[in-house]
Amino acid sequence: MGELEIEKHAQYILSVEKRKDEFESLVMEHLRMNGAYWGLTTLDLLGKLGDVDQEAIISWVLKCQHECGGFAGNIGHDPHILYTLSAVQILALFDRLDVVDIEKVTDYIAGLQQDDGSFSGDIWGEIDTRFSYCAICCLSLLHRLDKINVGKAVEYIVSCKNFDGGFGCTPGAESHAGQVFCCVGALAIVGAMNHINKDLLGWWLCERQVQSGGLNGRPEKLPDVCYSWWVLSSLTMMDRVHWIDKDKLASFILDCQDKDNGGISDRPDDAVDVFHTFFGVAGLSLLEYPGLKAIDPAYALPVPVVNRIFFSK
Ligand code: GRG
Repeated sequence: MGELEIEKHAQYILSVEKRKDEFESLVMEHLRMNGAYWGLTTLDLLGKLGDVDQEAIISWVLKCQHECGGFAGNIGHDPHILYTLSAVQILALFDRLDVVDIEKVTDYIAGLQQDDGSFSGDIWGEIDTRFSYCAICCLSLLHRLDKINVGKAVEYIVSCKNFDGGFGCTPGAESHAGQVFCCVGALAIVGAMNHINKDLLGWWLCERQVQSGGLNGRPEKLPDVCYSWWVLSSLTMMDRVHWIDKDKLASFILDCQDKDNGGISDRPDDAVDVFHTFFGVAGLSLLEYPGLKAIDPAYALPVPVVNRIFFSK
């Protein structure tokens, strides 16, 4: 298992950005805004955000914004609420929310709310509780939750709750730890945690831990480092982290490191990528691993960034 390779993971993240013609960069071309958020947040948790060219990144982020107010995954691509949240999170990391035309971004997000309180991801109309989370998290970071019908948004999320206490992407859809994070996170942000049965959902979430110590996203599935975030952040928001074996989970994440070249994979000995590197480091941060900044379980941003937004005014 060993220790967290802080220096190597930081070097790995910085090197992915430089190798633009390689496989990982090419397959991520259309979702580069998400990749940038995962990579930059990881660097901040590792205390290495100062190693990037902040001005160049901010200028690129702004070039991804469309006239409608939404952000795309890269220059020349279509806007989507997923990338809009990542763009706002990146600007928040750099303490540069002042460069955003807040009215325009928040109009875009508010325009995606449907009559039943749900959110579509873009103009094409797909509905998913992921988009409810993106809308609520983004508007909250911009102090503009007043732009949507929060009551209806909560009502829709609650309509996606299942008999096992978990949540799916639409009403009646199977509970999945990723959607649980989105629903618990959104409810936590708007102060509506009373809709969650913490014991029932806490039980379902802690049953996600398998023999190796890793967590899966739903019953009978393989463990994956990314669930160290989706499951653990939800348990943290519900004060139930002590219901899993924290040491075994930390060992599982550390076993997924590439100890030579940096980066973290989904399972031991698989190929590393930025997505799993972020969720592995974020999971260790929730487990209070030494040397890492604390991460906020609802906003998925380092705690000092969240404190600056909400408590330094
Ligand atoms: C700010 C952290 C953050 C998130 C923004 C996009 C989003 C909001 C949340 C995504 C939540 C989600 C649905 C995560 C699950 C991702 C994942 C690994 C899906 C894989 O699903 P399957 O069915 O895998 O392929 P399993 O593990 O079930 O076999």
